[in-house]
This record gives sequence, C-alpha cells and structure tokens, in this order.
Amino acid sequence: MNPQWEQLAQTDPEVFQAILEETRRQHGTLELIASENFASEAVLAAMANPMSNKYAEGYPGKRYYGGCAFVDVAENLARERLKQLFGAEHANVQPHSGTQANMAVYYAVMKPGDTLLSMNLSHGGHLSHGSPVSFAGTQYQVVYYTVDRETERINLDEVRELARTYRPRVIVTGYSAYPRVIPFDAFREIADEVGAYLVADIAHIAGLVAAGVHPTPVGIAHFVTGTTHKTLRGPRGGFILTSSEFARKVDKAVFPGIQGGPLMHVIAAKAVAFQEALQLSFRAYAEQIVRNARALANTLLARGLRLVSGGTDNHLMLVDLRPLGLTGKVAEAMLEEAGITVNKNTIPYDPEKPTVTSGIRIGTPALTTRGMKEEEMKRIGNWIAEVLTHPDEPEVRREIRRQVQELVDQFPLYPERRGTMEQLLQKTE
Ligand code: DSN
Repeated sequence: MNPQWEQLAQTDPEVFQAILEETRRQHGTLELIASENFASEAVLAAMANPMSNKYAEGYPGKRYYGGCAFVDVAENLARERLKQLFGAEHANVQPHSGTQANMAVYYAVMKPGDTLLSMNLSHGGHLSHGSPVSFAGTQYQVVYYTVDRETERINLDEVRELARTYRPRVIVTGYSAYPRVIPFDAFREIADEVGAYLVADIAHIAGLVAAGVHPTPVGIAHFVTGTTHKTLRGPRGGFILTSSEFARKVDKAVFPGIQGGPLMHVIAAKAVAFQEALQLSFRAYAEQIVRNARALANTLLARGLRLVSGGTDNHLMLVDLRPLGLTGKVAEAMLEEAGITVNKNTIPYDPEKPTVTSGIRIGTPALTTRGMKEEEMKRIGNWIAEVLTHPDEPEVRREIRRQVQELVDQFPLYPERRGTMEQLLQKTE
C-alpha cells in the first residue's frame, strides 16, 4: 500500500475522494481535448516529492539559497535532456506554464509599447499571443494576422504585408487550434526582412516536433517556447529553447524577470518526461497520434461533417458546427453526456462569442497514450457524428455512453492507482 495515499486518505478524505473521482473520470471517459494527455506513473511520482519544499531561485550552480545540490542535479538533467531532445543550444525549464514562457521571451526582447505580430486568437492563436484580455494585449501594440477565408490556412502574404507595414519587434508563430503544418522557414524569412525576432510557440506540437513528426523551429526561430504536458506527455509546465547568443537574456527574463522560486518537484518530473520522450517508443507514439487524428478526421468527413481547412496534418481538428445548426457550447455538453470530452472552440471568422463558439476542437494525444489506434478512432468518430446529428435524441447519447464505458474498460488508465485508492476509501468509510 502506498504510504502517501494512506496518509492523505486519513488526513483529508474530502481531497482524497476528489482525486479518486477525477482519476475515475479520466479512466471512464474519452479524453479528446487536444491539449491534454496522461503523464506516466513515473512522471506523477517525480512530482510528489520533497523537492517541492525547496527554494532554489537562480540556476544550477548559481542559486540564492543554500542546500541546492540535489535540486541542481534534477534541473541539470532536465536542461540537458531537453537540449538533446530538440537539438537546442540552450534550455530553460523553469517557466511554470506556456504563458509564462511567452511572457519571459517578450520581456527579454520587448519594451512596453513595442509591436507584436501574431495570429488572431479566433483563428488559432493563444491568449498570450496578444489578446486584449491578456497581459500581452495591454503591454504591447498587437497586430493580428489571420488564416485565408477560403483555404483556412495561414495567409503568408498577409503576414509579410503586415510585417512590412508595422515593422514588429516580435513575430509569433505556433498555435493552439491550427490543424496544419506550420511553415517556420517562411516566418523566419519574413522576420529577417523586417528585423523582427521570431518566436515559435510549440506548446501544442512539442511532442510531435521532438519525435520528428512535425518540422522543427529550433535553429530557425530565435526563441522556441512550449509546454511539457500536452503532446510531450510530462507534468504541467513550460520551457524555452534558444541559441547560446540569447541564453543569458532568457534566463534573466524568467528569473528574476517574471518568476520567483522555481517548482523544483515539477522540474524533476520534467526531467523524467524528457527521458521518456528520448526513447524510440516515443517516436512511435507521436506517429500514432497523427495517424489517429487522420483516421478520426476521415471518419468525421465521411459522415458529412465540415472540418476547418478540410482535415488535419497534426494531432487536432476543428469541426465547424454551423451546417448542423449547433454551437460549440451545446455540442460540448452533448458529447460530455455521451462520455466524450472535447472543448468548444472558435473557428476562423466565427460569428459567435468565445463563450459560445461555432466549433469544437478534437485531439488524439490522450487516447493514443491509452493505446487506442485507428480502429477505435473510427468507432469514436462515428459516435461523435451520431451525437451531433441527433441533438434531440437523448437516448442516442445514453446508448453511446454505454458503449464508451465498454471501450474505455478495454484500455484501463492508472489501474493500480485507482485500485489502491478504492481500497483505502473503503477502509476510511
Ligand atoms: N489552454 C490550452 C489549450 O487548450 O490549447 C492552451 O494554453
């Protein structure tokens, strides 16, 4: 029996119960949120440890606190493995999230009032790329590029034209809801022409890039930012990659620039995840994510659904619900009733508000971690289409919920953890 769980069950049964219910929910539903994944037991174990107690402001060998010898080991391992994974000259593993990673890079090279050129949020960008409701939108002059109305792919002519007109200090590429390959080279050409820094935010596709399944921006963009918990399948957190030239600037921007003490327990878990991603099996995993996305997209298309840009090259797709007369908000709720978790998402030129939206975003990283393949994706695609084309028939959702349960039980998630926790719960009842 795990002593940590035993103590938690006794000390705080309410929190213990909530963790158990969340673990059961993750096992019992089909997780298709494109930004989520299931970290390994090794990664989860590395996060729950006394390194959480340690203050370690600064960097390995140059800390502002004593007693950092062992957290230095963890951070050095994380940095070296991350550099190896992406072939980068310098890595910073301290950002608490992807937004913090972006904030640090902007802080390193921009002054308030400087111009930032990025993708419109509703076309696939991210809040931290300059949304008016984010720090980036209030600190910087933001100019947005879009996707082409017809092809729904990045409009490079527009990016070039806007760059020439506004002479931005920073151009951001890399997205949260863009299903196609990103042409990093073309962005760098534009950045060079106008003397801008190029930031590639690979939060979503980091695992695909690490595995060589998507072209890399490392060595092309001046700064690469990302998260560790999406396709990279690690603990929740961020990172920055850059060349030796900008190493000091980036490190100073993260600490003391925008963060205080690093989360050393999370950095230990990042090191574990990077080691996992360096294995050959991770490449096979990333390839399967993309094959699964293609199988799911083809099933949805065959059922007559409209996908933004007509399909996917990566781990995600966007369904345009307007032809079905549904909103993203309604579709998300209906699918949840059927045991299928997705998120409502704006689509390019969306007439609806971000709290309603005309689309849903669907991604395959989490179900691929559970071992599901093309055959399961076809079943799931048909279930999604059934739910969306029978919105007034709750019995369709009930029947699919039953079939979802049968499917997930064939691909158990965290079985030992759940078993242990259930036994402990019985003891405390
Ligand atoms: N919230 C993340 C996503 O779902 O894409 C991005 O930060």
